[in-house]
Formats: sequence, C-alpha cells, structure tokens
Amino acid sequence: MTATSAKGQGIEYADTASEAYRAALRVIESVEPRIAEATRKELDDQRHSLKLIASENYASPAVLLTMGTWFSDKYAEGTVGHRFYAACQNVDTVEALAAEHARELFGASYAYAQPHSGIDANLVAYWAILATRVETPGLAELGSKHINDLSEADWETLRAKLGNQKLMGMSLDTGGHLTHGFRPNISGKMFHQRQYGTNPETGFIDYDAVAAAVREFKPLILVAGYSAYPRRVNFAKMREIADEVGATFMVDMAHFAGLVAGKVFTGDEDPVPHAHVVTTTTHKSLRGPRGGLVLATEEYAPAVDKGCPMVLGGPLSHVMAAKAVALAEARQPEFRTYAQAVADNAQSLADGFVKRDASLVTGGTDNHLVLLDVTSFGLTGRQAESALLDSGIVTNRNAIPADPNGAWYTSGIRFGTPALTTRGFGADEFDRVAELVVEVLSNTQPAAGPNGPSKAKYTLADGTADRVRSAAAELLEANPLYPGLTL
Ligand code: DSN
Repeated sequence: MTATSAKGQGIEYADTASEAYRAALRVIESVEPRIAEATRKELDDQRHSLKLIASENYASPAVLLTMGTWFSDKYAEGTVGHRFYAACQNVDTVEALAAEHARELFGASYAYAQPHSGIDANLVAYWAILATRVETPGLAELGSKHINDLSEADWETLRAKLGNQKLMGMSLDTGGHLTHGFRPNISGKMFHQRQYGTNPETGFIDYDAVAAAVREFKPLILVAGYSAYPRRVNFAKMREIADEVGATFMVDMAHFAGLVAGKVFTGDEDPVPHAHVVTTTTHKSLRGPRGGLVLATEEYAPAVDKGCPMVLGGPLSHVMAAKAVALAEARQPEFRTYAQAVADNAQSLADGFVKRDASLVTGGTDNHLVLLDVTSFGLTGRQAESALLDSGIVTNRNAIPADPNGAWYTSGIRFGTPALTTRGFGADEFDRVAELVVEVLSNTQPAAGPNGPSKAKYTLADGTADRVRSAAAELLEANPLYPGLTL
C-alpha cells in the first residue's frame, strides 16, 4: 500500500512517520503541553468517529509532514521569479513545482498555487476577471497604462466601473457556495448579484431556466460549482450560456476537484476545458493540505498571477510545498481508483438511504455527496446533526432548497464519502453507514427548551448512541486511519 492508494494512508512508512510525530510532539510538549495533548486527542477523535463531512478528508503523512517546516518562516510576496523579497529561490522551486503538478493533473494552461483557502481563490479569480475585463480596457479608454498615472477624477471613474459589475452564481439553498454572490459574503457586496437555483420539483439544475436568467441579467461573471448539490454539472452547456451574453465563465470545483483529477468527471463534466477560470480548494476530495488553487486560460493568467499582494497576504510556502506533494500523489494511477470509489460509495450511501425510505434532495447522487432531508424524521438539521454526533457520526447540517428552517438550523444533513473512502470503506460499509444514520434519526425526537419549542433541542432514545457507536467502531477498526501510526 502506498500513500496514494484508495485504501489506507502511508502504511509503507508508518514506522518512520510514527518516529517523526513522536519527536515533534515531544518538542511541542516542552513548550506548550496542552497543544501536544490536543494534537494527540484530535487524531484519536478522528480515528474513532465516522467522518462524513463532505468537504473533509485525510491527507497522507507525506502531505502533513511537508507542512511542518521552515518554509513557514519565509516571506515571498509576488510570484515565481518576481518577488518583493530577497532569497526566495527555494520558494520559487516549491511554487513552480506545485503549479506544474496542477497544470499536468488538470490539463490547464496556467495554475496559481498561492491561495490560502477556497474563499481566497475565488477572490483572486474575481479580481483577476475584473482586472482583465474592466480595469485594463478602462485604462486604455482613459489613455493611460497604469492606475498610478490616472488623475483623481479618472481613478474615481474607473473605481466606480469596477464596483458596478454583475455576478451570477448558484443560490446557497440549492447547493451553491456563499462566495458565489451570497449577500452576507463579500462576493454579494462587491457585485450586483443574482442567483440561479434548481428545479423546485426535481432539485436538478434546469439549464433552460439558467439560460433565461442569464439572458435577462447579463452578468459579467457566471459561476458554476457547488458545496451541496448532489449531482453533476454539464459545464459545456454552462459555457454556451455564458458565451451567449459574453460572460466570463468561472467554475469553483472545490468540492469535486478530486473527481476531476481522478477522471471520474470527464468531457462535458470536466470544468477545465470549458471555463475561463477554475478555482478549487486542495483539501477536500483532492486530499491535500488546506489551501486553494486557481487554474486559468492564457487570457486571465497574467491577472491571476498578481493575486499576491493584490488580494492575498504572503504565500504560505510550507503549504504550497504540501500542495505539490498532494498533487504529485493525485497524478498516480491509484488516485483514479480512489476517485471512482468515492463516487461509487456515494451511490451506495444514497441507495442505502432510499431503500430505508429516507428522503434525499434530487432522490440520489452522482457525485461524492448526499443531501438528506431530515424533515421526514420530524427534525431540524441542527437536531439531526447533534444526535448523530452523540452517536459518533460526524456530519454537518445543511440547507435544502427553499429551506423552511433557514441557513442556521436547516432541514438537511450533508454526507460525503471522500474521507471514509480514504480509510478503505467500500459499498457494503456505506450501506451500513446509511443503516446506522437512519437508526439514530428514527430514535431522535424534537424536544422543547425552557422557553417552548426549540429547533435545537432533541432527545435520543436510551441506548441508541451506545449501540450505534459500537457498530461504528467495528467498521472503523476494520478500516484504520493512518494504520501503523503510533504516537
Ligand atoms: N466549508 C466548505 C464546505 O464545507 O463545503 C466550503 O467552504
């Protein structure tokens, strides 16, 4: 087994990794023992719970160890070969390698490895699009080459133009992300925004309805991508829709980048050949360190390359190094096996729910996530999430389309298969997971708080949590996390 296999992480060098972590924890302990203790406990907690959060995974020891180095100490604002600080030759090596692996893995002409997170990646992308589509032509119109040469009045004119652009993305309650134009997020404040949703009957994207909305609104940027939509997207169709109004087409593939890397999503479902700009995180289905990445066509590359210091603070070189390692892992043939297993397992989880009469948004899945409507159990998402957690099942509550309980309490639970697939869970184990989830939710009742009805309080029938925890323990012991790693 290697670090990139579908089952298990880092068995080959478990002894070496164990020695490294034991030594590191001794060093940490000598300064702040409570941090060493929390670090040990976190591994123990992760080992002993069913991690079903769709946006989480387990990075390999190689990826994790790469982050703990002196690259953290180096400032390197700017980009490869063009830094605002001296002595960045080794950071240049790291950043160039991360970008090279990303380009090769995704077949992109340009990759930017600096974003610290998905939100940062999206901000870099938005500003790169604004720079390319609004600032550069605006400067030319004003007869200037650089914004510093503009008069106060001309600068105000250009600033007003930059702040007067339109963005359209998928609404949060139908599965989009808050950075796709949700008003409380900066994206909803920076742009005039409108959102497209899904068909209220089916829960699927209705491309004709999206096209009609885009034709009417005429956004500068059309965003596709999702955090909680359990279906694939036809990016070729979305690009056609964007082209009709001259919109820049951007895809946020943070959730499903691993399925793109692993060639589960190909052709019209692969965003890279269709989008002008693609953003992602590196830690979800892609199984790397926490961080972001931007891919772009030649047209947008020069502006994306200015992401730091335009939008980003100094690059996290230690994390870029770990991105390079993770992307190298994802280029191995084993990663395709893993990605296919992630999708197959989601199918098995969804089937497991459906055959036990649980209600799923869109009736199923064809990606890595499943969205369960818990109103059929008489619960809010918040109550369901807490009862599952009591039983050792870690999930997150999530809005469902037109959610009657809003974005805080919600009416859904989102499940994802990337993490447990890394541990080695297969179709049978995911069917058992569905059974355990249904057992918990069937034994959970809403309860009143001291001031009356509550969307958070619940009672769990006696014995349920212990019974489910011990059933989960059997699955977890058969599929250990970081097997052989001892602290
Ligand atoms: N927080 C991520 C998720 O859970 O989907 C997206 O930002």
